[in-house]
Amino acid sequence: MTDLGRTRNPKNRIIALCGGVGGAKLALGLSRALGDDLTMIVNTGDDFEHLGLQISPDLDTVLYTLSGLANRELGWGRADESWNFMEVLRGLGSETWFQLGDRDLALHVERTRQLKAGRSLTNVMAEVASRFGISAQILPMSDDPVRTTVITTDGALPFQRYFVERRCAPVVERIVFDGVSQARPTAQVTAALRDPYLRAIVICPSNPFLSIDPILAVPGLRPLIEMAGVPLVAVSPIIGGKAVKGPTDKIMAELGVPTTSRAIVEHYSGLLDGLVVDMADGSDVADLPIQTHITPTLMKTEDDRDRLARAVLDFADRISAVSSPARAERR
Ligand code: FO1
Repeated sequence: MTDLGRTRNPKNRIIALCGGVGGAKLALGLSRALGDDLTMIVNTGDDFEHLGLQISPDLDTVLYTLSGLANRELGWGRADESWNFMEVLRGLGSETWFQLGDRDLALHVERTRQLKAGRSLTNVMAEVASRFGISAQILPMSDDPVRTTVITTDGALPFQRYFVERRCAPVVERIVFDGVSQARPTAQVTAALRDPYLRAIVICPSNPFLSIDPILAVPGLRPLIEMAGVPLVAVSPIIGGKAVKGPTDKIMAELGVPTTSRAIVEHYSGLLDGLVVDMADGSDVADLPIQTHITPTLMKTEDDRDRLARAVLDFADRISAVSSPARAERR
């Protein structure tokens, strides 16, 4: 089968589960390797309404990263940003703990307008992604609202209050996903996971507790993953016993989970066929019950992202070639 002159491997569709910054870096590598054969299922537990606007931070991080518009210094928002809106807001004595750049603001205003007009988040993001020239599919995990709440020693905090306003300082006791029991996977997510041309499912090196757990908690979504019958490979977000960026290791320590790649496997219990682990953690995974691939996982440059994406895809194909007890048990 050919598409725009490109010869296609018939079983070439990849699904990647992803949260914010760390996950989006691998998503860029995957999108450059796969083009429209990539479907991203993205966490929306970080979403919230702020100043009357619908904010979807992880979807936007993936959108900006895949379109080359991401602000690399901040790790969120757009490059070449200006901050006039925030400056005026400050002068008005309004809330300024959550920064919205002028260019980024346009997306929030337009998304909010379209959602209020009755369009689904899936449809709004599909149109924005196509206008940004992205060929991969970027799918919210659900169109129903799911809101991550962090239960801390200072009380229950909505995710962005915990993450941005309190800079992850409060000690985490538990994490809950409000609304998740009523949420459903979308028709697009369901179709992607049932696609007969699916080659593998990848869990990006996002925070397992804050970014991937909300996706897996959507009722019906985990069974769809389990029944897909393709290799499920995660990239460990741990390098040398630490998270590269963000609060993953702090949260793991507070939840009493060791910051090891082994603990990541145990966290995704029974789901994974393979784990990609950094060289610094090779000894940590010696006798794991799943296959491991040890390679540098730090993604500083575009080349790092491309190389890791290729390594993940090759690893998944090697797993596919042999029967996996985890995969057989899942089906
Ligand atoms: N993160 C911050 O640390 N400070 C901010 O002011 C901030 C604003 C912001 C605006 C839009 C957006 O899409 C993301 C934004 N983020 C900000 C990042 C975001 O809140 C988190 O990185 C994610 O939710 C965690 O994945």
